[in-house]
Amino acid sequence: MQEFKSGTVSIIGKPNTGKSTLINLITDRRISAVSDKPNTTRNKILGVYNRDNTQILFLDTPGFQKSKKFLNRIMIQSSMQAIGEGDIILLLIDATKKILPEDDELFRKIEGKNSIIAINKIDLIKKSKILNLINKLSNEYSFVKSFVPISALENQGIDLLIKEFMEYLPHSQKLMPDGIYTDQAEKFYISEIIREKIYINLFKEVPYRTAVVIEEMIDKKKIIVIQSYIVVESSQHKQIILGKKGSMIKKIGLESRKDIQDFLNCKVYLDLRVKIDNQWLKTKDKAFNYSSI
Ligand SMILES: Nc1nc2c(ncn2[C@@H]2O[C@H](COP(=O)(O)OP(=O)(O)OP(=O)(O)O)[C@@H](O)[C@H]2O)c(=O)[nH]1
Ligand SMILES: [Mg+2]
Repeated sequence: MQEFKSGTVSIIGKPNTGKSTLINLITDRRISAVSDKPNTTRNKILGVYNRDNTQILFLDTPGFQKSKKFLNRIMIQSSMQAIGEGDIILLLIDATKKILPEDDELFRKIEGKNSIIAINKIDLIKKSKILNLINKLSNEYSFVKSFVPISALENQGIDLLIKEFMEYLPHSQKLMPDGIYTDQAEKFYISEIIREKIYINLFKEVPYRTAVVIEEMIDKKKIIVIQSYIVVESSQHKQIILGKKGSMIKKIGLESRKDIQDFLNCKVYLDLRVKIDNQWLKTKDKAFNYSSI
């Protein structure tokens, strides 16, 4: 019998490259929030992949983007932590975007690790362009073990990617018991579902300046009552979240409830309010508390 292999793959990359889309696809679960706006993910999020003689713990991370703001610094910290924790580092690149000189810093962070680069969103560009990009990158970063073109949206190249992981995974017992798919509390996932709907429905700076808190979940046998609120910085943002005659919060609430019901496999009553805290992004402790579990 083949020996069991188990280990951690940390998925890193610039914002909006498709890291969360990929972890959701591989783990076949809606583990992480996805939107078309950069900087959707704010935490390190774990998802477990189990097959025959393999268990892989995937870590999704916030997009790597330097900034002096507290929240962004906390986000970068968790990405850096994930690099330290990974047996394998998967750097995800958006095939449709140019590689910039400052991106070199990110490539250097994976030097000395078992690193694989996946070129994502290949459904959007020509094959010849992908090959050119791989040639260029493999010349410049010869320490990278392999380059795999993928489409996380259209499920292309994923089997090959898993095969590459298998090469470099250590021989080890299962790291997580069966039936456990994540290490985060249910409340965190529910807050992420609501945050995803905020990112999908709102524009400009508003999504970036909100957080979601799940205060309480009450199990009433046939229905779970969830008390939650969206934290905003100003009455102006509160108004935008509420929308005309409350239409926006209603939409966010309806879309969230649907996904939360699927996630919990149970009927849900979602009580969603808005609270103003004009300090939440200005004080380090608050930014940390509202963004971590
Ligand atoms: N066309 C195409 N779009 C993709 C692909 N993968 C992801 N996307 C889209 O890219 C956008 C960003 O995806 P996310 O998974 O949220 O990206 P991320 O890297 O997690 O972003 P951050 O959390 O902000 O760092 C979404 O609109 C996805 O639907 C792909 O393979 N092809
Ligand atoms: Mg993400």
